[in-house]
Amino acid sequence: MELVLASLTASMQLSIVAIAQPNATEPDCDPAYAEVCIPPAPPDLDCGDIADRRFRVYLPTDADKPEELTDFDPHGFDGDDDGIGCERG
Ligand SMILES: [Ca+2]
Repeated sequence: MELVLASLTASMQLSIVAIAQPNATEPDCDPAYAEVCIPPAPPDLDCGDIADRRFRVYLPTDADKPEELTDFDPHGFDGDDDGIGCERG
C-alpha cells in the first residue's frame, strides 16, 4: 500500500513538471537581438513600435551568435544588414 502511494505521488509530481515546462521554455525576448528584450514575432514589430535604437542584431556570419538561433532579425529592424537595428527614427 505504501509503495502504491509513493508511486502515485511520484507520477503526480511528474505531471506538474510536464505542465510547467512549456511556459518555462517559451522566451519573452527574441534571441535574434543581443542587447534588448524584444518579444518574438508574430506580431511583426517595426522600429516605431519599440523604444530601443541602435541595438545589436545578430547576423548569420557572427561568430558569437546563439547556436540555436535560426531566424535572424524576424522583425526586420536591420534592413541594411549591418548588424545594427533601428539606426534611424
Ligand atoms: Ca542596420
